Amino acid sequence: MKNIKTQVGIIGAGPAGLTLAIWLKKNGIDSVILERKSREYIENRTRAGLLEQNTVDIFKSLGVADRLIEKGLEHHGVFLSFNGKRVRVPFDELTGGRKITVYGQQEVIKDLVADWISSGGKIYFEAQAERIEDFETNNPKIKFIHEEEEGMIDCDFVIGCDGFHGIGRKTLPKESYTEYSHCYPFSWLGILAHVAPSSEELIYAYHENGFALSSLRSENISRLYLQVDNNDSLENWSDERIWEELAIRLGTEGWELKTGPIFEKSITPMRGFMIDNLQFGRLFLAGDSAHIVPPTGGKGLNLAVADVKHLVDGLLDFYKNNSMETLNGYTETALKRIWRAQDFSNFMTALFHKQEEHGSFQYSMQAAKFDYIAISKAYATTIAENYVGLPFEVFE
Ligand code: FAS
Ligand code: PHB
Repeated sequence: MKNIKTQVGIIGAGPAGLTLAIWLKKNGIDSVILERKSREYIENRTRAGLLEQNTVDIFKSLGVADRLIEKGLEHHGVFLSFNGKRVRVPFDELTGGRKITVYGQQEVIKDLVADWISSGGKIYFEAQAERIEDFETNNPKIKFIHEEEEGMIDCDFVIGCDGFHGIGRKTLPKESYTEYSHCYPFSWLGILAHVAPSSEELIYAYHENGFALSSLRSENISRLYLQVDNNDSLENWSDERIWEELAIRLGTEGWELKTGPIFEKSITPMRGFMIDNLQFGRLFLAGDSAHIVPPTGGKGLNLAVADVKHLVDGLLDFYKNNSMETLNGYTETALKRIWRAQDFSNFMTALFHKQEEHGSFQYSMQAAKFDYIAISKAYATTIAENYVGLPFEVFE
């Protein structure tokens, strides 16, 4: 039995767990990470691609942004399209210079893992956390299996950064939270292709055939998505059909979609989920373990990092001032941004996805919203400031 003593036991080496461990270490607080997958797996898992201003600022302050600065693509606006009419929402003018950076989540993970390991940080890969015990005491424990051997982490705090399918949320007593869940009647078919992006900036498009998103990973890799039915499957989508449909849905006068070899395809269901309590005793949750947002707002990864910022504030207050006050306010503080992200993600999802037929009341509401964005600086500003991420101070 591996018996490990540390101050903070972290389950999960995603954006939340790794950012937390590095941030704590920069403040002299010891932690250990358990990750059930291999390093190779987590560093190659294709997921998010869009970093808010806050997230980039945090990574820069932690000294883990060298490759992000070198390879990340700063965007100062986004295109919104509705039935072939396209408008641009400029960030500089509407948010005082805040922006987004396009940088794949797997690149973020590579940077964070490299920094953690090179600084002597302890991480156990292919180590499955099985149980969290004594979290109602000041000495919680994590029981885990690593290399077919049982292990235990003996610590002051356990942080469940273990995503939607992890044990963290499942360990919280059911009576300690209310669960909110919303499943959308559609999914996203996502592709990665060896072709230069057809647009300098992202394009979110509503079309009668369904939603489409044009994103990118670099100047020669495009990332694109199509709305498909929940019961659809990749077998129904040849490369030719994907490109044909993307060209129809994203099309606008004087613009042409470039195509190329598709090297990755996946279908992801759209859902919003969250619970309204992120703490029980010395057990805390951060990131997808506590909430899932539809990716239409590009919020998932960024919300995970924002949770970590609030958790670090609390853990520093504990270890520097011997006070649980900030930690005991963590749920209330984090929920303000989580609900904001749920609302914005739902707004973008409802606006750009085909749900009812043209001529329906629902469709007319979508069209009216889009027309209003095109003529109202105030309305466009609400989209811009949510998209680049609201500064932490606005919630204080
Ligand atoms: P993560 O899920 O990233 O990390 C949790 C980690 O915990 C995993 O590595 C897991 O292996 C580990 N773990 C789980 N249980 C464990 C156990 N018992 N023991 C040890 N380790 C355990 N967000 C966007 O903003 N834009 C997108 O386009 C987007 N696309 C997505 C596509 C997919 C298919 C998925 C699943 C998510 C997508 N997301 C997107 C959301 C995603 O980026 C998450 O918000 C982000 O990864 C959240 O980070 P974490 O909270 O760290 O959780
Ligand atoms: C991506 O590039 O993967 C991406 C960008 C913006 C989103 C969702 C996904 O809203």
